[in-house]
Amino acid sequence: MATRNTEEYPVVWLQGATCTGCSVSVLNSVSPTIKNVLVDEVIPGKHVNLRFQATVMAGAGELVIEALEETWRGNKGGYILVMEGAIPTRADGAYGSIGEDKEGKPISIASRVETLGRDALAVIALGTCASFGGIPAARPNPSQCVSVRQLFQSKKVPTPLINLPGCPPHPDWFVGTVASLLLQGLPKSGELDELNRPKAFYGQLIHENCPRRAYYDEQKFAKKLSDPGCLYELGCKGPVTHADCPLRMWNNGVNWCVACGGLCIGCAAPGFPDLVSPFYEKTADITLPNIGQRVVH
Ligand code: FSX
Ligand code: SF4
Ligand code: SF4
Repeated sequence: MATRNTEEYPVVWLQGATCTGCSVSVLNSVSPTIKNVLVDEVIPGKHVNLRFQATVMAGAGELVIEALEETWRGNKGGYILVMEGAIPTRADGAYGSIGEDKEGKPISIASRVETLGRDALAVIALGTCASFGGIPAARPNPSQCVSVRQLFQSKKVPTPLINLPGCPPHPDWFVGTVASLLLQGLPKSGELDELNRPKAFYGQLIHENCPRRAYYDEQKFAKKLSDPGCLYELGCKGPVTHADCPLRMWNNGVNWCVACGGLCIGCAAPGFPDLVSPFYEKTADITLPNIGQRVVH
């Protein structure tokens, strides 16, 4: 339990264009449990103080917007911003807002992410939508959704950014990243790849660690999903998707997409879903990159 000597790390968690699957996934964290993360000291002496999270907070309306703004005003340079979902930019951000200003005018998601992002210690883009645009930014992208990185580049926001793609992301990727921020501070040079992803979780391709890899090497391809064999001919995107799902597995280590007889649809890949569609067709123009070698970024 947090005590008076505990160091508090305020966290503001915003949601943009999202299905809220990222929140649900992180709530399923098992070790530590989400209760441990939010109520206890996740790292001895350090406590995550979640000040704003629309899915789980009890409050609503003006009160919670005040809490959000107080956190920002009172902790400049000291809070962590978690962004879930993409950011609609069309029509001055009219397609999504979080609270209102004093005159009752909606404050756009884009403007919130820019303001809160600029003054944060670090920003975690949680999920493929926040990291790369994801489903809300898929063609024809009617609300002109962008990723956090795209927004930061266009608005020249220099705050350190960590991308945790996955639709949804694995709870360990989030909890591990937060724990590392609390323990060691901002990521050191070389810990993130060129897409701002922690190499600890995204340093290898699904295909490099896949238990069906021997079938691939022997060119034994499944003809339908329930067959043994490599699922490449059926559309598996493991050869172009970086994540540690085969090693970590999902649902507290119970199973994962390929092992349960499905295939990897590339949910953590940049360009998901457009560039990895159709999910269940062999992607003809995949050039298999450096299979079997560690990816050097
Ligand atoms: Fe959903 Fe998150 Fe996908 Fe996106 O996940 S699980 S659409 S990554 O923003 O809530
Ligand atoms: Fe595994 Fe998919 Fe690679 Fe086949 S193509 S080895 S199923 S990751
Ligand atoms: Fe996403 Fe592929 Fe991992 Fe499944 S195996 S969770 S589709 S990255």
